Amino acid sequence: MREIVLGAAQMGPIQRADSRQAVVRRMIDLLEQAHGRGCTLVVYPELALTTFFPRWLMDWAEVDDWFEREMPNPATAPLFDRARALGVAISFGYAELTPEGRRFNTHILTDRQGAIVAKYRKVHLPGHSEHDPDRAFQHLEKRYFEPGDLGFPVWRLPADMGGAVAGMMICNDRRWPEAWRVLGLQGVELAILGYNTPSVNSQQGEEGLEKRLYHSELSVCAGAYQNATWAVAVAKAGDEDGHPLMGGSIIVDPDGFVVARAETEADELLVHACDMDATRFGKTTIFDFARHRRIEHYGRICGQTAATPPAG
Ligand code: CDT
Repeated sequence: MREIVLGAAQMGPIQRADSRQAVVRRMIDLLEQAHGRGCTLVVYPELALTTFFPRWLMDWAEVDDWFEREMPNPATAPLFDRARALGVAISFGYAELTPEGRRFNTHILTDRQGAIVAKYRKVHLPGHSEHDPDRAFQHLEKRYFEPGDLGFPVWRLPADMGGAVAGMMICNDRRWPEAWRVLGLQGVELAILGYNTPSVNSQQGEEGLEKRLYHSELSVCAGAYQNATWAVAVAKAGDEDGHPLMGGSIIVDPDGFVVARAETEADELLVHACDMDATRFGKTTIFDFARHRRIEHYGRICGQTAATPPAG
């Protein structure tokens, strides 16, 4: 058995006025709960340190206040220190400003000694780049971030994390089977994902929360099953300054079944002991890619973006 005791640390809302230090205190509380329940890895949401700021059109002078220039930094160091002391690996998202002035929506993973061992930058940025008067609220990720430039790598984790093959996605990436399959083709055994998903569709207000939760869960369960991998999808949830974000954090097994699900829209910890060897059956039978994939028919996947229906 190659086990990771996985903690999915859903976070309740972060208000615009909340400091990084206050948020990090909440993250440490969740970490300590997780350690008490035997977790060896704790996953937090996308943009875990701040409110979901892309909902606002801001002056560029103000924008960089939401970004981290280094990681760890003075605000997050207490989280890294506590994780190291407890021997718990952590993974969380933040807005990254590089020394060259580039901005990415980023997620990192540490080992159990608190060293960053993996970094992913969000590829599928949703929303728009200019103010859109037709939306009930804005979603300006395409304005504030560049598409990730690191692809979808995987990492072999240390023996004290089961030697698992881990990969990361961020929020909207979960809706794209291409992202899952690129991880699957590298033998992913644990797909880590954080999200901030508005409870309301800004372009279709009548859509309803139930459908939005269903689409999220459907995407994660399908991705896990079709690539025979464990998956963890962790929300930032609740009302951020009048803007509701949905919860619905889940841990999913390699058969695509939900094994733990959040009940609230608050700080809430889910725990499940995940045996990485449970990925073997799917990977060696129905999703044995070497035997069953037919790449001679998949050219369009990498050859075009827009759908091209026949003339009618
Ligand atoms: N953060 C993020 O990627 N949210 C998107 C909302 C899409 S609506 C513009 C999501 O896929 O959940």
